[in-house]
Amino acid sequence: MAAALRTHRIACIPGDGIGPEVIGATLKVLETLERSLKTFKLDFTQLPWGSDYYRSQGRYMPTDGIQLLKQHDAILFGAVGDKDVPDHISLWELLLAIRGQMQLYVNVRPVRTLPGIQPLIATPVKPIDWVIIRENSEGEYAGQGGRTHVGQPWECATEVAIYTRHGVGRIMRFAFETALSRPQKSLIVVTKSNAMRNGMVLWDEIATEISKDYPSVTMEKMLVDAMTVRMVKNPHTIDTIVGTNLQMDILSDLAAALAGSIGIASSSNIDPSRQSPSFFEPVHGSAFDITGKGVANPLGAIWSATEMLRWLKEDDAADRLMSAIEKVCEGNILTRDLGGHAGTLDVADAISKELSQ
Ligand code: GGG
Repeated sequence: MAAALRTHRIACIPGDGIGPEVIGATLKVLETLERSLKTFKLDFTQLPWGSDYYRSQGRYMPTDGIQLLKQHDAILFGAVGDKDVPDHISLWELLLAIRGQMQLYVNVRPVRTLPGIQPLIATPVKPIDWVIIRENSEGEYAGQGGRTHVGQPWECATEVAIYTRHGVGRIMRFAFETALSRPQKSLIVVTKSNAMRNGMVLWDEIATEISKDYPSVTMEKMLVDAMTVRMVKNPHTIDTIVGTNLQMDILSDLAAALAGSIGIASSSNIDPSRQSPSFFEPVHGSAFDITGKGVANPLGAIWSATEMLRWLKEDDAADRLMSAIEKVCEGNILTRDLGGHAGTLDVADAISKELSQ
């Protein structure tokens, strides 16, 4: 008798802009992977949430959206953002609502030089292989602040960053655990604690406290401005990086560009306790300039799907998918952001072909 397939329930939110294109490509390769391995099944719920939904319903997801998501094992997400809706509305109603309400407090952003992709750094001593750990629930994205005297010359706006001992402690511990699991066992704690003398100093203090539990991890502290220079000039000295919500959002875009293109960058929003489903999305946004042209790079979304498979403990599937991505890159089947001429579906088809062999 054939063994029962392991089934995972996946909520799929293609979203806006190029989101549906890159998620469409990802679903294609995942279907091929399922068919060729025959060990697991992904049971997708398609959720049409995003800016079109907002235009018709007045909100980005239904009122019971979070409850619905919680009935799944993972979430696969494309992009959010639309020309007609202010970005702070789309972001807060969908992406940040999901991250915040489900306490997906870890955002893991791996950055690697893939074979066949030319990194932006001219002569790297060794291939880039970093993990950026972004605090995903507080900091500069706390949503605290307000505006007074709107429209007056003396108008005033505040954006208050919140750093809690609990929030910083849990992300720091996750970062040390990640560093410990990697060959180099080194962690760079990034802050701006010379200028920001409260929250950032708390980050430094908590890093020092927690480092005592991880004697085999080499910990360094760096200011975020100096870190940008180090990423460009001495990329081989970097392994695992941890920092605040906004600072790591910025550094991870830089990192993706240095490794070749933001189009390849993947991201996992994780609840390490697994009480909520974790959610996986490419780092890039909606990219209106190329929407509907069939040229978007699907690798960020497909790489995110490999991270999702790993999170679902489908390691064999994740390894095969990553190796197929690498072979296709090595074979120069690249979208134009990487200097190639392939379209979104050409890349997906090439990966599917690799997976079928
Ligand atoms: N693929 C996710 C997406 O659409 N991101 C848009 C964005 O602006 N994200 C901001 C953030 O992650 O902080």
